[in-house]
This record gives sequence, C-alpha cells and structure tokens, in this order.
Amino acid sequence: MDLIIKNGTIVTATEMYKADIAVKDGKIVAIGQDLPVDGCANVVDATDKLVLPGAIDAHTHLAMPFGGTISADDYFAGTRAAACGGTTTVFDFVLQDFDEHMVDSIKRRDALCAPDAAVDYAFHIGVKDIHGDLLYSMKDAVEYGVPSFKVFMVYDFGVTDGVFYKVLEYSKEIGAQIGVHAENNEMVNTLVEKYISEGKTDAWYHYMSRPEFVEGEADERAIAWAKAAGASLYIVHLANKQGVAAVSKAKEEGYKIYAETCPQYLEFTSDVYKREDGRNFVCSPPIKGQESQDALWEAIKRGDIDTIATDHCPFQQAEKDWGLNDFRKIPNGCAGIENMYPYMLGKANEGVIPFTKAVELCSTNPARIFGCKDKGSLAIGKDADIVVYDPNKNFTITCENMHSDYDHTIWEGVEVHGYPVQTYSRGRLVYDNGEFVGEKGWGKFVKRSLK
Ligand code: DUC
Ligand code: ZN
Ligand code: ZN
Repeated sequence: MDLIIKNGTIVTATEMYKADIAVKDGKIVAIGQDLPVDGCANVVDATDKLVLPGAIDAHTHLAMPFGGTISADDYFAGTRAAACGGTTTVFDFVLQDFDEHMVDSIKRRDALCAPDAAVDYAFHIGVKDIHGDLLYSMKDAVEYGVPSFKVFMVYDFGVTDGVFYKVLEYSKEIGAQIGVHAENNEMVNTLVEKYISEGKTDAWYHYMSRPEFVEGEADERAIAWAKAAGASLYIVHLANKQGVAAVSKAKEEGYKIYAETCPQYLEFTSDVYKREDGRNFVCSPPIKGQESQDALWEAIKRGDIDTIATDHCPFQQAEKDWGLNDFRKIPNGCAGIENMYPYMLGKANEGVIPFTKAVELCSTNPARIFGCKDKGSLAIGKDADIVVYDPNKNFTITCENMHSDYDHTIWEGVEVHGYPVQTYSRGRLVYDNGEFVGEKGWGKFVKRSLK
C-alpha cells in the first residue's frame, strides 16, 4: 500500500462514516475499519478530521485572453492554487477560434496546459463558429474525450439563437452536454449605451447595465430552446432569482436542465459595486441583489442547483484600474479557484448545508454531469483525489496566503471555519498545511464520456 489515511470521517454525497482509506498506484483500493498498515509507505492519522473527495471546479478561465489582456493565473498558478484549496480537477474553457476544428482548439490549449498543470484537468469548448463542417467537428471532440460545449449569448464572440439551437439539436446525436452563459446581449448593449451617455461610468453601472432581468430573461430563453430541442442544458454561473425559478420549473416538468452557481454569488451582493474597490468585483454576470442571493441558497437546499464552480478569471489590480472612470474597460472576472471548497465546506461547518451536500455540489455532481468516471467520490476503484479537512481550523483569506499569481482578491478578509490541511492528487500529496508540495506537469488530461 502506498498511503493509508486512518481514523478520519469519510464524507460522500450521501453519508459520513468513520473508516480508514487505502491507496495503491493512485487508486483507492480499500475502505474499512482498522486497515492493516504493515508495509505501508505512508500512514496519515486523520483523527478529528474529515476525509473528502477532491473538488472538481467545472468552470475556470486560466491564461485566458480577455478584456484586452490575459487572465492572471496561467495553468500552473491556477492549478497550484486549486490544489491548495482542495480542488483536484479543473475544467478550463477552450475558446474555439473562427474557422477552427473543435479538436484543433483542444490541442491548441492542451499544448499550454499539459506541461503546467499541477492537478488533473479537462476542457469544455466555447463554441464560436459552426459554419460548414465545423458543427460536425463537435463529434470528433466528443470522441477525443471532450463531450461538453458552451455557448455564450453575450460578448462579440457570442452565438445567435439559431446557432445555439443547432448546437443543442446536434448534442443529442453525439452524446454531448451543452452549457450556456445566459445574458441578453441586446439589453446589455442598450443599457451600457444609456448609462455611458448619461455620464454614469463607475462600477455600479456594470451591475445596472446587466441587472437581474437581463440574465433572467436569457435563462428563460435558453431553457426554452433546450426544451424545444429536447436537449439537456447546463446553465453556468446562475446568479439571479428569475433564472432560479425557471430552472426549478423546468426540473419539475422533468427536463434535464442543470444549474451551476459560484461562491461569489452566494457570499456578496450587488452592493459591492458601490464600494471604492467595486471594479475588483466586476464579472459577468454581475453579482446580484439580496433576493437573488437568497433564492440561490434556497435552490441549493432544495436540490435545484446541481454544482458549484468558480468562473475563476482573475486580473491584476492595474488591469482592473483601467476601468476606474469607465466600467466598460474593467476586465470581467474574479478569483475563486482556491476558495470554492473551503467556502462551501465552511458553510457546511456552520450548519447552513450538510457536508454531504457540499461534496455533492463540489465533486460528485460535476463528475457525474460531465462524465469523469474515475472521480467525484471516495469509493474503491476511484482515483485517490482526497482532501483531509480540519473542521476546527479557522482561516482568514488574504492575497498573501493564497497560491495564485494575482495581486488582489475579492475574498480578502473573508473568514472560513474549517480548512483543508492536505490534498492528494491520485495519491500524491500536492498540498500540506499551507504549502504547495505538488509539481508542474503532474496533472493529467481527463478523457471523458457521457455515454
Ligand atoms: N465572465 C467573466 O466574468 N469572466 C470570464 C468570462 C465570463 O463569462
Ligand atoms: Zn460566462
Ligand atoms: Zn466563465
């Protein structure tokens, strides 16, 4: 045996129980009481600790060219930070170029990611162009191990409703999952123009130009196309109450509609855009009002939110400052990759949700929805992606104790109750009590299938 974690409380999406867990060649090979330790190279005592599956962050933008720059965490910094926050798999977005075959887009980004990744990784493809045969290249991507795609309803690279519909229709044939960034582009452009013409240029007007209904309407429309096409749809970074209601209704009607939200929408409200550093919180969709935050928590508790992910896309302070006098110039995106699991587990520790729910949202559901068959739970045969968590360790997030390359974080000063003390990626220790101990290039591409 390579590793035995003894005396801890194992947490899955459905139960918590005391047991030892044994690892050989990167896999979980035994779970049970009093496992023999003879000949084991590494025995870890997890008395009074929780033992959890590593989190899966199904939504990151590492080294992403966006907003006139490139997001501050490259594939090494981002995955290093992930490991230190108990996340052992990240899904990054490959943005297809115009006229680019889907598999070529994966290979283009994997060339950057493979040498750098410190934890395992997968890709979704952001679809921009399906003209000619490009639509059918989605099938090749599915066979390559990337069966998930996202369409954007906003940005200059966003797709039309017609393209969105075609992608949904084709997804059924090829066993793919479609995701959507839902906001109404026309409304965003109209409101941006209005506020700028009125000289209203500070960060608050980022929120005002993308208010609740701009996202809610797009959620409803996206769900309508999915229903019409008979396809499954995954709504990324759901942040508003109207959209939550649309998701709940569709689920109740029996449609395969999934929803993801992010910790920033659960912790902060749109009031942050009134702060002096409001620009640092600028992301799209923006953080919404208290009613939306409450609706998201209620949906989590009801089971209508399926996953938590981060939309991790940090920019440096000087880049955020481009928009001091013009919110349009603020690169959109915030940090979160290292904060997601500690934040959600902290909420469990406070009694807001059960620990099993935190595991379900952050690990088991993303593995199931996106076809990571070897991940998402502590069970025999699964990858030994394991987090040892101390529920009694209090932690205050600061930029200095994070492991990213960014120079500020929206999470500065936030306190979490309980914190990961160790993270294992396929049985290898990658995080130990505040320190990254993994290695560049350790992370492997996770080939997935939804069939
Ligand atoms: N939203 C962001 O805030 N950043 C990256 C992409 C996105 O959709
Ligand atoms: Zn998005
Ligand atoms: Zn995103």
